[in-house]
Amino acid sequence: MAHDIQLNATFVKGATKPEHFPDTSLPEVAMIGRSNVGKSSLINTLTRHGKLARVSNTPGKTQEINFFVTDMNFMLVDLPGYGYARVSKTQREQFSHLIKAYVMRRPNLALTCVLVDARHDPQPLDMAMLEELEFNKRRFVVILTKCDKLKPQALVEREQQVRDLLSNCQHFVDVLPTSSETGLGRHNMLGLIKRIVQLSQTEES
Ligand SMILES: Nc1nc2c(ncn2[C@@H]2O[C@H](COP(=O)(O)OP(=O)(O)OP(=O)(O)O)[C@@H](O)[C@H]2O)c(=O)[nH]1
Ligand SMILES: [Mg+2]
Repeated sequence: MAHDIQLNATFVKGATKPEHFPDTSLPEVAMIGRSNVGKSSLINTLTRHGKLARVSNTPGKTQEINFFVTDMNFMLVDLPGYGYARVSKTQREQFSHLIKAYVMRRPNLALTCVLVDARHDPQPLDMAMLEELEFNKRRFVVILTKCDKLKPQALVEREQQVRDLLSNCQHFVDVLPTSSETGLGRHNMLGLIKRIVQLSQTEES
């Protein structure tokens, strides 16, 4: 590893409706994906802070959109998961509405990290989200999670599968294998986030 990248972050607020999103001009990098895929764990891994975002074995742990301000001039944003079957239909619809309001319309959003469990094919809800991001011209990266659970060859194949699926998307940036258990991909992901945040600031000015 060339040099270590440090990222410090602190919790700003949790929002259950768009009116509660923080009033700031900082660019935002969001973690979205199915319930239990490892969004909150990845935020803790990136910041090397064991307890910043709440993690659980029980899907549906994150129930608000949580904003964390970092010392690299952007916000990290942890979203509730989509597709959790065991919450009520009403709650699922509320989450879905909140996630879409954030991901498709938040002006600050510079990069959406779509987390996909590396052990499985991207699920229909993942594909729907990826298509919607592309349609809405939102820049996104696919983060393969839990890669510590895969053999190296299976991981290579998964990465290639996702690349092939998204090869025609103009707003697709990259696929990165990660693990919150081993720290795999942390350095690459922070490097990519840094580049995109800088790019989004030059695009704006
Ligand atoms: N082996 C392994 N387990 C992981 C990894 N990342 C997360 N987990 C586990 O997966 C479970 C869910 O992790 P969370 O980070 O809470 O997932 P989430 O996507 O935030 O879940 P919701 O907030 O419920 O949508 C926890 O038991 C984590 O310990 C990883 O890289 N490897
Ligand atoms: Mg979570």
